[in-house]
Amino acid sequence: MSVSSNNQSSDPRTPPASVDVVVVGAGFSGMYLLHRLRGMNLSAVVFEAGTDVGGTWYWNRYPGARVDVESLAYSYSFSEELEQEYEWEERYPTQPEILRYAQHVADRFDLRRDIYFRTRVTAAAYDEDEATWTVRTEHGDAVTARFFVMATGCLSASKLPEIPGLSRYRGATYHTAHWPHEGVDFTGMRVGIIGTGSSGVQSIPVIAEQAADLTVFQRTPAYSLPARNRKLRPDEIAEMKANYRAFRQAQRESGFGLPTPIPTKSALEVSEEERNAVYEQAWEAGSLVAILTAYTDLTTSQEANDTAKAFVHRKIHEIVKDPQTAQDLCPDYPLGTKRPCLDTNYYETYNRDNVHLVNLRRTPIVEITERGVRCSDREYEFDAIVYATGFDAMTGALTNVDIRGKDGLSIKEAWHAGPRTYLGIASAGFPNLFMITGPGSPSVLSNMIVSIEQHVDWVLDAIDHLGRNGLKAMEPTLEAQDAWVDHVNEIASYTLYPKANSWCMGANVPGKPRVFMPYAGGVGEYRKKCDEVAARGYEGFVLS
Ligand code: N01
Repeated sequence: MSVSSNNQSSDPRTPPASVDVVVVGAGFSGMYLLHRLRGMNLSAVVFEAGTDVGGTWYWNRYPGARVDVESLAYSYSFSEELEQEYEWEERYPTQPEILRYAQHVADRFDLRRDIYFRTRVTAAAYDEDEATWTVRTEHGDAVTARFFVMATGCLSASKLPEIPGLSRYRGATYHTAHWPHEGVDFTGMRVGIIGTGSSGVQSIPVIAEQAADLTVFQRTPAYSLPARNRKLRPDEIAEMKANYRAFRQAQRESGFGLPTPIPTKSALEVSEEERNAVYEQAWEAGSLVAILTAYTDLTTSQEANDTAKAFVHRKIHEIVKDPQTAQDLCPDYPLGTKRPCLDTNYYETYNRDNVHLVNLRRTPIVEITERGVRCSDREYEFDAIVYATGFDAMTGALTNVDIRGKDGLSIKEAWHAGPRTYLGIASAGFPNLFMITGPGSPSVLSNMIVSIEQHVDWVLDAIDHLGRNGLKAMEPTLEAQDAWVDHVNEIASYTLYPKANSWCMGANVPGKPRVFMPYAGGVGEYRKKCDEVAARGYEGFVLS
């Protein structure tokens, strides 16, 4: 498989043998952590597998890659100078624009000198007597630290599908999360793409414009809403910059880390005409959350959700000319229970003569052959296959490292029936290990940067608390953790989220326990709970 140009030699520097904090990952979490740690006069190293900062935005370079949260909201709030001086160009910036922002932050705060690039962490073990972690890298280095922070992101362990014959294929293959840095020219090629999540939905229209022929293999249709992307106007940038503090506060108190009007009505208490007018407005708004937050009960009532689902189905049928293709593109699960997508010309792309949709519910893939993809009814031949097949989400990046806590307990074993955390930040048996946006926190149900900043601030306050009180370690009690896991599950059970076979449920990884992993109670509520825990002397943790 062609992957990003990342297979260069290791970082020539040797990391220090001992620091206060080891951080894994130099995405938005790791960068902010490093900046704050320096401000606290704590020594730190960051290990990063890529050749530069940026995390998600370093790896996911597939054509059409963009964020689906608006740039002025999807940005750090910790530095007012940064907020004021940075100039975003587009409403929904492209991957290169976001990567440039990450690189600007790294330059501005001189972060790279403590980041060891091209360095994958392979193992970490806790020494109970010393209350230290020893973190090992693929290059054989070992660093000892009091604190160990996994800032590895929720969607970083990419996943190829479990389809027989994957290695037999003779053409070029690509995974959207490991796109070659130099780009790919599909001109004149017959291309097959497997997967129609956000990565597929964004890349399909762009690849379709280049390839001679594009065949899309769809197992589950996505709900996709038009992004209505555009250049930002100077007046809206100026307005945001003038009001940033109030906006940031509203983000922190909101449900998804995005201030949205709070709905007051049920979708079922208004007329069909009124409802459709509201949905139409939301469709035109170019927003991921506008439809879902239009009424109080769209995420909790099947009947209410059915009204929004019917609206989107109608839109798909209006846009896509071939009725069978339109029908195949209509999702049958509730809107919002798998992460919806924001697109540019996604449904319109199926009106092109060179684009074909294969509904895998009717004709499943049987195997990958030397020439292409064999479905139950026929073989398709390709010059290139693109896997837009997603990630071992939320837990993969954590369990891929051999993390051993007290008594040699491995995190993989501790989480064999699903992730178990307290607040999505820490896990019993693993003192002084912190996760940024871990399972059990709002994470992927939120504007990630808002949740990242909240976790980093909370974790560093906790570390500061230990230092000021002459304490060495903190670890959640099993009782507090069990109660939190129950609470996360209970909140999910009030919603429609568990109804879809989503990566949030672990459903895309065969054998992965079926548990709804993020905290669905909202960013604002969650923050209050975390703050209460801290205010009560880190209630639910044993400090020693
Ligand atoms: O991955 P996905 P993604 N045979 O897991 C299919 C964020 N993100 O990279 O649904 C056939 O969503 C799979 O089918 P199914 C965002 O949070 C954000 O697209 O499992 N098909 C699905 O269609 C997003 O949700 C942005 O039935 C197989 C697809 O592959 C998350 O990342 C952009 C298969 C995988 O979709 C993940 O998105 C990109 C098989 N064996 C990503 N295995 C933005 O900000 C899997 N599939 C816009």
